[in-house]
Amino acid sequence: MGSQSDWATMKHAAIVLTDLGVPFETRIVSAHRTPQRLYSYATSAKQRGIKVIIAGAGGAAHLPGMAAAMTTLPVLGVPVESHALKGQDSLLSIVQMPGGVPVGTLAIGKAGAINAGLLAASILALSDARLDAALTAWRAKATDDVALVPVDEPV
Ligand code: RP5
Repeated sequence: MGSQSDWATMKHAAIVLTDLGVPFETRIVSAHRTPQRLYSYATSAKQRGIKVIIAGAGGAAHLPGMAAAMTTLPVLGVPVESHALKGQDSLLSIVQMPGGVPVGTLAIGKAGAINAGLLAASILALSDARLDAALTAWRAKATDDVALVPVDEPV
């Protein structure tokens, strides 16, 4: 993620990965404030054994695109909701990549982070039967958790 301030959003990807038993690392890597760290991270990720990168950033969100420019690993971009423009800026910064440098862009905010975790797991599950079973069970539980009848919630 691009900043400590992104963690409140990006932790939801981490929670999903933990639930599914997927090993991961969390790092603050800013395209603007720590460009050398970004270069080192993106260019070494594959040889370190990383399989998928989830990159969350807000505002002028160049982190996912710049990471994708320096690796052929799948890069999933999460637009973090910004204060000024509610994440519209983040979304457009991440989604409008030029042809040839793909970033799989998710929804703005928490939903995007959750789905980035699930999508990363889906990619990994293609070659991991245990994870495929865990993912199937996660989705089944999510279905079972949907009540048929709504109730009043505490205000
Ligand atoms: C981006 O700028 C980060 O991804 C973050 O979403 C945004 C604001 O960062 P802070 O000023 O809160 O550190 O680079």
